[in-house]
Amino acid sequence: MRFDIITIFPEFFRGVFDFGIVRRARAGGLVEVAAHDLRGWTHDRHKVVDDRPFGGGDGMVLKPEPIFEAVESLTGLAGGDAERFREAGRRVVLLSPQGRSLTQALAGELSKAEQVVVICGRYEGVDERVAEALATDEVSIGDYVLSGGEPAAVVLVDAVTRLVPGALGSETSAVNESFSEGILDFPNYTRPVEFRGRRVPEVLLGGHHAEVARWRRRAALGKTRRNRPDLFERAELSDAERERAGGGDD
Ligand code: 6GU
Repeated sequence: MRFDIITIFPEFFRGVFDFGIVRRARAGGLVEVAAHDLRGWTHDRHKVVDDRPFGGGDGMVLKPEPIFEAVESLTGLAGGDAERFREAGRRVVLLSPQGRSLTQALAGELSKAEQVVVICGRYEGVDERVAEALATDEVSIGDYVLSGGEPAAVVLVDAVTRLVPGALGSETSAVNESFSEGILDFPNYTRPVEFRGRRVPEVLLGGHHAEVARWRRRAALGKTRRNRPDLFERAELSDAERERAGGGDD
């Protein structure tokens, strides 16, 4: 799988993909990541990538021409019908606060693509024809405003790369993680058994596997209910589980 990131700040990405699982996946040839300067697809002396919004208003809007040319040169395919990219095993992701949410499910879908082209939005916006006719997906990473799509591109590359088969290594699996089941992960503890007056829950020290599993499930549900009531509401739980996790803090 190959990620091609289109940005006006290619230097932003220097070094960020040189750590951990992404570094190992790149070293192992599972993924390639390249950042490209949008200005390389302009044709004027000043390499202008933005212009004033029709209808008036503050700020500048990224022009469509360099973005269309960038995607066409990086994919070798004509833009204008995003469905063609999907049929060719490519995804073209426009990162913007107006996108649909990046979820574990979407990350899983993207991990199956041959190529993911990532367009980093900037300034006050991107000419809407990019969303209408070029991008296969318009994606946001959460309900807050970033100054640009670059930090979101780092998030997306990380979340997708770890789902590429082989990226996590044999000992780790993505199936037992937070969100794969729609609830949060259970709490973990390591040595020492007592730290600043706080002890590790006794059940975890005993080696009774069934009891440990029961405790973990219950603790995960309790934490989900407290920190993410939205997820708890939607989770498929038995009445007994919902009951046990409900009520006071455990
Ligand atoms: Cl993808 N871009 C920007 N500019 N802000 C965001 C975002 C993306 N996702 C959440 N906020």
